[in-house]
Amino acid sequence: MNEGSKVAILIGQGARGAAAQVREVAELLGAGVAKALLGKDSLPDDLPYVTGSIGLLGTRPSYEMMRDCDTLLTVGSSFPYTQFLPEPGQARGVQIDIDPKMIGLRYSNEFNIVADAGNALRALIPHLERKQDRSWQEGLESSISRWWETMHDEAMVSADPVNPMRLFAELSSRLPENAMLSADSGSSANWYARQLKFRGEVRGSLSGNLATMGPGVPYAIGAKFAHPGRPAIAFAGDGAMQMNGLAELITIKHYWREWSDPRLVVAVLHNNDLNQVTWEMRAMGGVPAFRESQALPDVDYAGFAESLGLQGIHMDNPDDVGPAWEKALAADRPTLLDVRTDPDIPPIPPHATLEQARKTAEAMVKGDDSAWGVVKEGVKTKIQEFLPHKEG
Ligand SMILES: Cc1ncc(C[n+]2csc(CCOP(=O)(O)OP(=O)(O)O)c2C)c(N)n1
Ligand SMILES: [Mg+2]
Repeated sequence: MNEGSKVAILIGQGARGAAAQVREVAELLGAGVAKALLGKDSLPDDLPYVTGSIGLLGTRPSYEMMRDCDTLLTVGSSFPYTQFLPEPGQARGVQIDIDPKMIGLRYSNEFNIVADAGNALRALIPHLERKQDRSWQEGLESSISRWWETMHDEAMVSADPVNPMRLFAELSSRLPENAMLSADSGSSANWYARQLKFRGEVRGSLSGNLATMGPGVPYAIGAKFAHPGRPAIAFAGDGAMQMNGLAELITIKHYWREWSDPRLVVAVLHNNDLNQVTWEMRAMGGVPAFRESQALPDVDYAGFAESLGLQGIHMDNPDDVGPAWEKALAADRPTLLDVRTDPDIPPIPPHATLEQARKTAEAMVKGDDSAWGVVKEGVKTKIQEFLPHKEG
């Protein structure tokens, strides 16, 4: 770690108790820090050298840092997608994990340390030399700030009617520092990973390993029982709401008066589609959208919440999204945000493989009935990554 000149750090949820030590190491070594999805709340996103999420749901700066680094320090993460890690032999690896089963599993390290993350880093720090050459970290920092600008620009692209990214971006700037977030397994997991900027003591979770549908609303309810004085926010697809989320609103009705802070916001991505899988079928199988399996019946989610005495807000105008968050975060009761989101906004990863891009194009040619909308929205959003950016 002293010898390398391009140090990348990968953290997971196992580093949550070692945030102060990870910061110290990153500052000493002039490193960047990428976060596995379950470790998104292990370090805030407003530190300039945090590249954010990694993997298919991750950011371009994380991808590029792993592509270019010469040293990899992994702390408390079992992140499995090795195609997003350095090539074998490219980087000298050090791993710290409390679980010996995880050690050396994803990368062939030179040093494997089985220990508590905080203790191991505390012992290591006195041996680390502060890097004089800061150019690697400075380069990462400028691509990170450009990335966040891009995320903002993508979220502001017009859509039919609401761009789902905007729902997340408008929360990012209003996120209470003690909020507890959850996302369901659907398109919302992508926007949770890439659009939400965690800061302060924000906590967040989702079904990181199993990726099952259904946890979004129950996780938020569980969080309220653990910390009734903190606001909770769940993002859930309409498919997840029909599966169990609507019934869980009844659980919320039953208990919310027991919580000292009554704020629990359920934001529903109302796109009448099992959208994540519609996209997976396009990208992986080259299969056009198969409406018979993908379409969902239209349901009045806000109306259902209102029938239970909760606040319900319908939204089909992008300019209402920001004010709706303010209303929900100022409310004296739980709120359901029923947002008409555009299913044609692709959850394109920052570096879709050529193969996936080719399959998507094939699906379009085979007669996907949203082909035109998809191409239009995809191009409009993706182009934000290439447009010239504001200085500074
Ligand atoms: C229990 C379960 N069933 C099916 C899946 C496969 N799956 C993943 S995302 C998804 C669609 C989610 O649809 P929705 O909740 O409406 O969210 P959207 O992607 O439309 O935002 C499906 C079927 C899963 N992960 N878990
Ligand atoms: Mg849906």
